[in-house]
Amino acid sequence: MNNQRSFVMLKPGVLQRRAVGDILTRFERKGLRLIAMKMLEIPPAMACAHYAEHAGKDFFEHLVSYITSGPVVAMVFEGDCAVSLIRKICGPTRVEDAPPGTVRGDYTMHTPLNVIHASDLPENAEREIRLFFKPEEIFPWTDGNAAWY
Ligand code: FUP
Repeated sequence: MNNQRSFVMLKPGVLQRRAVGDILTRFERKGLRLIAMKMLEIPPAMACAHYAEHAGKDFFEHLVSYITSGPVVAMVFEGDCAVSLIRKICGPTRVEDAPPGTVRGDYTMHTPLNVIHASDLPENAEREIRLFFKPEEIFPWTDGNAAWY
């Protein structure tokens, strides 16, 4: 068992598509535990901090303006190998590589508008969770059905 936490953010395009429920269902159906969730408008400074690794790249300004263009839904999931499992459910970054059946493959035609963020490494998950959530906003719970998933 390799219990991990991952940070997931549904970008403004998800609200526009009325797709919050569908995407959330994909993670729940897999067996991941939702332990934190909030809706917010991301201040520009926070958007820059979240995507600091991309500062200076040609798509950075557009990326920041997209994720600050409307409300997002921020979540923390927990589960065995949660980081890589969630990345698979989301699909690859480049939408032309994202197969149907993945979130990006199903909902997006353009990489800069790829509708979802999910942590790529456990250490980045920790940093992203700290940026978006106070410790008291996270609610770990014991999975009574663990043997079924
Ligand atoms: P990911 O971890 O899959 O979200 O991918 P990255 O951290 O590399 O990219 C973050 C966001 O930047 C992507 F969601 C979309 C945007 N992006 C582009 O617009 N063009 C690129 O070439 C790469 C990323």
